[in-house]
Amino acid sequence: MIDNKNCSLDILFILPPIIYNSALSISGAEVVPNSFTVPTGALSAASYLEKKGKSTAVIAMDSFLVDWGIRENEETLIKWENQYIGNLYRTLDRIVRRFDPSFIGLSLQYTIQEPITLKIIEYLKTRYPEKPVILGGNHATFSAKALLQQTQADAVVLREGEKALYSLLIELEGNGATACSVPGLAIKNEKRDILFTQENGSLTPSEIPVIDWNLLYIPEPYSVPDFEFYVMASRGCPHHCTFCTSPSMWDSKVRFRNPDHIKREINELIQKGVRVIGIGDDTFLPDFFKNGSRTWLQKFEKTGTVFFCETRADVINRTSTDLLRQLHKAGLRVIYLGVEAGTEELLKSMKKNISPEQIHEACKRLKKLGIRVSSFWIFGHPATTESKDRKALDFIEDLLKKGLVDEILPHIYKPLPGTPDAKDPRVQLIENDFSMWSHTGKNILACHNIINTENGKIVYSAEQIKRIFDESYALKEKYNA
Ligand code: B12
Ligand code: SF4
Repeated sequence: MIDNKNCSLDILFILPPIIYNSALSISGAEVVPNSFTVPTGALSAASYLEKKGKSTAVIAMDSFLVDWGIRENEETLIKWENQYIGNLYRTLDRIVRRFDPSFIGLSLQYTIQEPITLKIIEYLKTRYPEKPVILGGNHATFSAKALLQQTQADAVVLREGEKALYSLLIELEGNGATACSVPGLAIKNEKRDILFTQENGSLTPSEIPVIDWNLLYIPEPYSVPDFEFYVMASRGCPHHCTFCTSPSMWDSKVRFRNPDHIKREINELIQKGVRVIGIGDDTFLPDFFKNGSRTWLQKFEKTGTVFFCETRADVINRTSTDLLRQLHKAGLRVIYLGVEAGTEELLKSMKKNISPEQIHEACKRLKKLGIRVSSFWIFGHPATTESKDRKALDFIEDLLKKGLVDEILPHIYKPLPGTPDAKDPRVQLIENDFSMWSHTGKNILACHNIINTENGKIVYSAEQIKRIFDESYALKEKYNA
């Protein structure tokens, strides 16, 4: 979208590679992505800064690395990786010279991105030592101290990024002497000690910026349809699931965005030819419509644009049939339900606090209205056992047989930084390399055993977790779901 912006930018945002990890963990696969992740969070921070007079651009590194190569087998892995990393560095160099930014912002959202991000920081700091590197995003927030200790990155913006980043840039553009007093940061002082500054106040709903999609730089040979766009109707989720980072990231508080802002973002995407849009909320809450206008829904309906969202079974069950019908009519085609487990006891241990009955009920209602149901599942959660995970397999098969779910998306549990579960002593990690921490996909690894904390004995091994996960994939294939 940005075309000839080869000027000197104030800040260039980079989303480090994500697809690289699939290539590392999927042996024998040709690495050809279906679509690229749009760095929505970085775009939001960039849009906020632009409004304040800063010049920015946002790039998703994956979309620059056209020459993926084929990662054929174990023997060719090292050769493939060396070629890939060489290509990555050359590309970074080209990008930084072209945009010549005063600051570089890295969006470290996913834990799996950490190893490659460390390489990127090292490269940038060797080639361009004068350019401050600022990190932000979900994983960076909860791993800030270790990241600053291990790398030459200058600061980590914690949680919501817009305000803190703007204040930091202003300080660093001055003499930087008071950067340590900017709220919402982890930063090194002159003695290279790591300080956490005071907490940052969050943006009010109307301060949350309208995303300017034009700030996303799309390199040739790609174009808008090669990217998957998400619009956020809210920030935060009111629930407290122990495996999820949302409660600590957004404090379990929900801010509904201004409906006019949502409408503008959707409108601009439609004008660019986008016909499928994700509503990216942690949990899409129809409570939104209690006070907010529905005009953004009409945008979908009028243009035949369809959308999908993620939510919970209990939320569906307390939504009126009338509203669900209206959402469907407007273009809601798929709902992704976080089902996670097959027993009420396990769902309670995860603080998901829904029951298999509620899940049944939600699926039934959605299917009756013609809305496709996709479902997320977690195998190997610290509170599970082999027999509880088997019950999830039975539950999956029951739902599939009854035609109540269209798609199943099984995940192997990973202890994400910032979650209560990450401190669970029952998890014994056997793979510390975050590159291998993909959550989903046919050939992914189970990276932990579950142990009995009293005697240290393994009660559910990584091998067993993987076997059950593979069985869930077999069900996926059997039912073409
Ligand atoms: C929509 C979504 C997706 C979408 C698309 C993601 C996208 N476009 O970025 C899809 C469905 C593809 C997806 C997939 C996955 N996702 Co996801 N996803 C989300 C979700 C719900 C919203 C992302 C978003 O747009 N947030 C809104 C913006 C405003 O917030 P933000 O991104 O955090 O950005 C703010 C700050 O972080 C900060 N910031 C961000 N970047 C930068 C950069 C700088 C320099 C600075 C200073 C600040 C800054 O400022 C921003 C504005 O305030 C988040 C949860 C969440 N609420 O964030 C999970 C989340 C990011 N996903 C998560 C995961 C684990 C995954 C998967 C790995 C799961 C899987 N299925 O295997 C996959 C893999 C990702 C991939 N692309 O391959 C985790 C990541 C946790 C972690 N430590 O790894 C999250 C946090 C949810 C969770 N369970 O906790 N996801
Ligand atoms: S898993 Fe879903 S419902 Fe639970 S806290 Fe996270 S976003 Fe909310």
